[in-house]
Amino acid sequence: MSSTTYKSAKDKYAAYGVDTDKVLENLSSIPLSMHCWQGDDVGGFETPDAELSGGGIQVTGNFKGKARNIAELRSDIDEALKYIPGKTRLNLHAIYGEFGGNKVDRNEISYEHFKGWVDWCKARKMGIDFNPTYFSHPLAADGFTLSSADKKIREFWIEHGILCRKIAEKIGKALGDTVITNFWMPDGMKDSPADRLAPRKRMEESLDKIFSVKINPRYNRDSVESKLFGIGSESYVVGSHEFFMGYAVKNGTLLTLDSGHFHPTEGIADKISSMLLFVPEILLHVSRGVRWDSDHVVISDDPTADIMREIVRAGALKKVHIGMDYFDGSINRIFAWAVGMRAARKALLAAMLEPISLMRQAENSGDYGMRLALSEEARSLPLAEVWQEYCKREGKACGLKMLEGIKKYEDKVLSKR
Ligand code: RNT
Ligand code: ZN
Repeated sequence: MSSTTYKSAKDKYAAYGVDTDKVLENLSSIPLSMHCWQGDDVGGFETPDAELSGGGIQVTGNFKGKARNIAELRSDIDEALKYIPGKTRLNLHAIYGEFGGNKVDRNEISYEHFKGWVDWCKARKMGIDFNPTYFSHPLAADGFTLSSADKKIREFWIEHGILCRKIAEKIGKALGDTVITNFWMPDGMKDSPADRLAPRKRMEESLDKIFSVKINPRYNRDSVESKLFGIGSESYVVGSHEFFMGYAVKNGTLLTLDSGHFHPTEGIADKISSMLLFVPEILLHVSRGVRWDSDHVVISDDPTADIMREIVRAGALKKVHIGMDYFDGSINRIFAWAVGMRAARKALLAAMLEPISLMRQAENSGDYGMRLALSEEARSLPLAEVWQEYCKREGKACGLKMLEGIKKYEDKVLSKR
């Protein structure tokens, strides 16, 4: 039974030509990919006490209860999922394999290490996305991986990239689904290089080798992610935006746009419609940069709303893969997952509830005042009521119930670790 508040909200949207029931139906089928690495501060399970190191990214904070092994991470994800409505995928990094306490180097990983995840996700009807891990490793410690001047180092990482694509293909096959594998390499320099070109040439060559291995695109597609700067690579990042935009366009890979990887006032929303003319699909890393590339938890802010609006307005829901990428170790990590995933989906809902037909009509007739007025009115339509109805239909707790639930888990589980 729909609540009377929902019914009244539905009427208000209907006056603007928007059918909320239809929107809610469509909303559920749009997948959001949840990053496993929020659960343990990008540590992974290569060793019992693995920690993020190098790679120009950093997690700060030491909130109690970080997942220390796969069982804990899975339990935490299950808890988070109780509050996350809609279709959710799980985004895994290569360092999250089940290595069973054995030393398995990055050029030795295989599908077997991820089969457990496949079974786990299958049971939850979740798809999987994948990432080679080009950081937290001795051969990445000098700041260069695929673009290293040392051939042996390049070859090691090329091997890793190829293995990851093969693993992803098998995961895709096992799930009857397409895995999106994202390539992000931290390569760069703290201070101004004397030669910006040579590492970029080497990066291109290495990627060409990785992508020359034939993989069935039905089961795996590759994406490449750029970055403006990182910690320790402030002056030069080999894989800049121009580098990867060029690479993706030339080679037909997907392009990853991470909302924290551009100049502080530069959003990624306006890039979507342009890039989709030149690359087949886009992968988004929805994040929240604060001053520097800080990967804060996604919230219902304007940049997130802009991104979702642009996807919907461009009719690109099938061509844009939406993933999360943030990591905050200073707060309850279940909150981090739930808040960020919910904020992203709520922004998607808001975008789908826009009176877009009326706005387009106004635009097409040159009535830009009407377009402006409509978009402004839309901002105060009762989104919260529709969101609550959505959570209810999905059987997910909302509001205070969610907060209490997660706190209970903190007391019962996280604080005991
Ligand atoms: C780093 C990139 C990259 C990573 C993850 C862990 O700046 O955003 O996507 O955050 O692969
Ligand atoms: Zn990212």
